[in-house]
Amino acid sequence: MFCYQCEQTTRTDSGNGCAMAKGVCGKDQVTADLQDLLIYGIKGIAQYARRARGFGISDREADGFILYAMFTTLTNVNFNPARFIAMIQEAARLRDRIKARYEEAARDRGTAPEVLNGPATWQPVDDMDGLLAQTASAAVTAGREQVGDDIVGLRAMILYGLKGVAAYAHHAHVLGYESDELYTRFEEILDFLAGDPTDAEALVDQALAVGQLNLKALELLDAANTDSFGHPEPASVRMTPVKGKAILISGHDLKDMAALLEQTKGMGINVYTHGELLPAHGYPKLRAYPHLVGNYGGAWQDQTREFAEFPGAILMTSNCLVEPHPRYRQRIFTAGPVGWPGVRHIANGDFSPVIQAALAFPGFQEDGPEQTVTVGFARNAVLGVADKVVDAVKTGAIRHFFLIGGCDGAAPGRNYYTDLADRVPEDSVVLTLGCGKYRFNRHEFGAIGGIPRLLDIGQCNDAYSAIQIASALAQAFNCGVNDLPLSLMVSWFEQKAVAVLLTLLSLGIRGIRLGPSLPAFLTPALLEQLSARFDLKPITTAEADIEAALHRA
Ligand code: SF4
Ligand code: SF3
Repeated sequence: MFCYQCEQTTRTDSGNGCAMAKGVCGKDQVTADLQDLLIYGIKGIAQYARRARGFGISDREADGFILYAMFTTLTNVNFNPARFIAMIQEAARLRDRIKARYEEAARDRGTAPEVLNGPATWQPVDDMDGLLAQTASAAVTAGREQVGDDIVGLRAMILYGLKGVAAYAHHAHVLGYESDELYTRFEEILDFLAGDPTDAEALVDQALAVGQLNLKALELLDAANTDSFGHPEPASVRMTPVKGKAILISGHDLKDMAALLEQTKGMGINVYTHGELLPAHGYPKLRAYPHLVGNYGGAWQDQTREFAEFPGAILMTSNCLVEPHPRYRQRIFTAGPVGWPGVRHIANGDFSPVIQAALAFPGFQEDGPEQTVTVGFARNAVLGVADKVVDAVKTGAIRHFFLIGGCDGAAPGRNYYTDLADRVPEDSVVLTLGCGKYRFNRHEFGAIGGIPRLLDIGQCNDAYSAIQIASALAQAFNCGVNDLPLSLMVSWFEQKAVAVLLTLLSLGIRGIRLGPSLPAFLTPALLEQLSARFDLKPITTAEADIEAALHRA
């Protein structure tokens, strides 16, 4: 096992990466190796899919499978080896199908099909021991002795960025939104990786291409969400319990959320959001369900304690899942890409087992005290008051915008983001997205001329909204995004944040502060390169970074 895809990876003097029997996230060696093999198998699909497209052949089942399967390998998504074994076999089946169609089309046109190597020829064996014996060439560090850490790090950055793109595109896909252009580019980049590239410049170009691709995925997802559920509107969300039976739904998936609300209609069960589903309350079509009563709990890393105290059923629709404690293992369920061995999985969208579990547990015995937060400041809501915002900047009422966006995690250095939000001067606005905000979103921020000082744009999935808001402001001020009084403080944890970071870089955005620690796959040489080109900087202290942001040249 070797994995360094997330921020909490093991860091030692002799090298960074989770390499022992278990990663910090709880992923064991077998699962980690199977995930590497699955990625290897997916590259094999892409090698043929890309060539088949040259003959006008595409395979939507394979395209969708690639997104879903890559999503399962994100941090804190799926820990179930049995699911990975099944997906590895499925990857080989899909690859062989596309291969046959490609070779037939080539022969029909009188050309010799290309003879491919690497993942294209890999034959996964049936048994676990045999499979695990095949992991060497699939490891993320394969070839390190020959090509060195910089090249391996660049390949990893591309792969991890693609995993993030896959997650966003999968959420769009389940709502019926797909794009051939996206699939084509996605598979081209995977095919590029399958060739074990060694040219550093080409690798950097492809990493930025992943950023551009991610922008497409985010745009597609924005359309899927807003077409399906309406544009988010500012909404006050109850943060405390309501008496009665209860289901907690966590993750990012709005389709599962809508289905659960529909299936629990009129049953006397209250539904609560958790984690990245908090922004769901802003969507008019989800908010319309009266039994969507509020949000429960805070940051994902607090779930062991908070889930144990939740007196109902729990449904995980995507990251972040941590090992379910026996106190709630009987009443937690997974859906979509998520999995944990022994935890019941809902594969068909029928949440009856979740509902039965909720009815079997006591629910909340009394109402909690009133406490609310406001969500729903996605692009439509913010741009609806753009004139007011622009005026406030022109008159000096708003001095600066701090976008504190990205993930949360258990690292102690993450207090920086709370500190930052609390220390932002009174005449400046904090924009949030992603789950990092749970550390401070219950604090009191007040308003500037009727504009709340804390504007929550939504999930990390809503990064498109943030980009649209920044572009619209730049347009209003007739300048570039880099010239706006806006500082981006990105807290990264998992691979979706890698994808978003690559998107921001590909848009030419400079001066991003990244923390709490820098990615382990970025070597000192790569960091130097990114700093020189994009002025990418590590965080320092909240005080110093605010000062630097306010007084930048
Ligand atoms: Fe380690 Fe993160 Fe990989 Fe888990 S996902 S094994 S914590 S690097
Ligand atoms: Fe969070 Fe896990 Fe990334 Fe969607 S839920 S931002 S870490």
